[in-house]
Amino acid sequence: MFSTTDTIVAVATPHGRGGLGVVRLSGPDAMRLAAALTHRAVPFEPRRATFARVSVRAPETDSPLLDEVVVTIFPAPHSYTGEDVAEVSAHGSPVVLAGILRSAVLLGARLAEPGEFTLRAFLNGKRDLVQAEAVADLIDAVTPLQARAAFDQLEGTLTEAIGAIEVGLFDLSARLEASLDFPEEGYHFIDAGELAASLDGVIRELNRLLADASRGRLVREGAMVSIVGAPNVGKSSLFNTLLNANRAIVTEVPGTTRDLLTERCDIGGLSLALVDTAGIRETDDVVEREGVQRAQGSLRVSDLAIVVLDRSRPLGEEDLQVAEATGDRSRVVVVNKVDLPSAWSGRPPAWADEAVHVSVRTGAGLEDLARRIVYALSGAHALRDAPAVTNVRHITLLEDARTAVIRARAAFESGSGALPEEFVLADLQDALDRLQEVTGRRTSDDLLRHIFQRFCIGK
Ligand SMILES: Nc1nc2c(ncn2[C@@H]2O[C@H](COP(=O)(O)OP(=O)(O)OP(=O)(O)O)[C@@H](O)[C@H]2O)c(=O)[nH]1
Ligand SMILES: [Mg+2]
Repeated sequence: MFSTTDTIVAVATPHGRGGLGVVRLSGPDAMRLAAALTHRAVPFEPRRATFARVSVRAPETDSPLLDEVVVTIFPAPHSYTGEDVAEVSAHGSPVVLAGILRSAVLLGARLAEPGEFTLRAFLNGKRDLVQAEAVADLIDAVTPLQARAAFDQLEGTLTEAIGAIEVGLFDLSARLEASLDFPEEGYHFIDAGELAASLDGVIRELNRLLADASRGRLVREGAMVSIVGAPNVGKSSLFNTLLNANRAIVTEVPGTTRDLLTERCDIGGLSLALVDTAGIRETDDVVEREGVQRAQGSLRVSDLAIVVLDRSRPLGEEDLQVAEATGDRSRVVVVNKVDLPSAWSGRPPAWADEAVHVSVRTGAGLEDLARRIVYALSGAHALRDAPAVTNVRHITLLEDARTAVIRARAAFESGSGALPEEFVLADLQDALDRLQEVTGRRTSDDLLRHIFQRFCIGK
């Protein structure tokens, strides 16, 4: 995976048919291969889209294949990977693309591994690790908020914030080293008050970055939300409405849903795996009983439960059972069918006090429900700004860095006036190491392999 001296090739556009399909080549032979694929005698002009014809041979049958293409070459270092890159934009025909790929390999290219273009961009210093990971996040984004958070990181906002902290830590370390080297001069290079203030500043900055880290993680990873309740309360109707698609079967027969249905949806910028479940009740029906067990299983692994009640009939034993099963977890209680006359007399139980009242049929209360779901998951009323840190790898390292700086601050305090420079220095170095692991200035082959395996081929 780390060979960087050869020329790699891959289809960069998604699998399947499309208007266009792009084959990307990167490495020392990219220009020669682009010329050879198009049987062109003169080299392509850098960064100018040039019309050409490819003439290649199909895999297996070896029959000749032709297509009209547009070729653009990007000489090193001004390219995505920092190497010579050629992009051949053909019609999005899998047969033609396979032919181009095969011919490129016959001419000496190697098929790229997942994420290898971006890995090369990282190894050639075009992007740091945060930015390389942001490419994968941007490609994977399903909500606009996820895309924005990824784009901010791609642009380097997190890199810059970390860089500023690193500069501060470097400066402190350098001055502490100087004090160590010339002990007789005392605090000549740094005074105690200044050191304390600088450490506090670094801690504040790390706190600021980490402040919305859990929300950031939620934005990036999304959450699993199960819709549960007694039979016939309108779970599937709510599921369809939240998805904006007629996905689940809805009938007036209790026990309609038998299996788990899971779909992704965007609620308030969060990417949710929404699960519709079978109505929970005692039953002799073998299929339905399996459905109820699956509903309970889904509930156990969910981040949030939406507990649906039906106000048009009195609360029953089954509703209480569901309330009990969800009592110790994060939940939003929904009172549905408020378009019908209420069959509830007296005060509803305390656990239904905070319920959101909706009618899936008329749409009443649904916006309120979306807000409540976002609040229950994130503790925020709305997620408007893209969080600075979203990736759990970054969060963990930043937390470790903060712990090290706090330790340095404590070592300094306990020194009661006399600076235990060695301890402080060791902690600052520790913090710096963690920060450099975030941006990839310190890294290991294993880590890179782990990160870039997540990419798809051609990225
Ligand atoms: N009047 C009214 N009827 C509703 C509303 N929401 C759902 N219903 C009706 O209630 C019945 C049951 O709806 P479903 O969505 O299938 O209920 P469910 O909870 O998925 O039921 P099971 O899958 O059997 O557990 C259907 O006839 C729906 O049309 C509502 O807000 N108002
Ligand atoms: Mg249902």
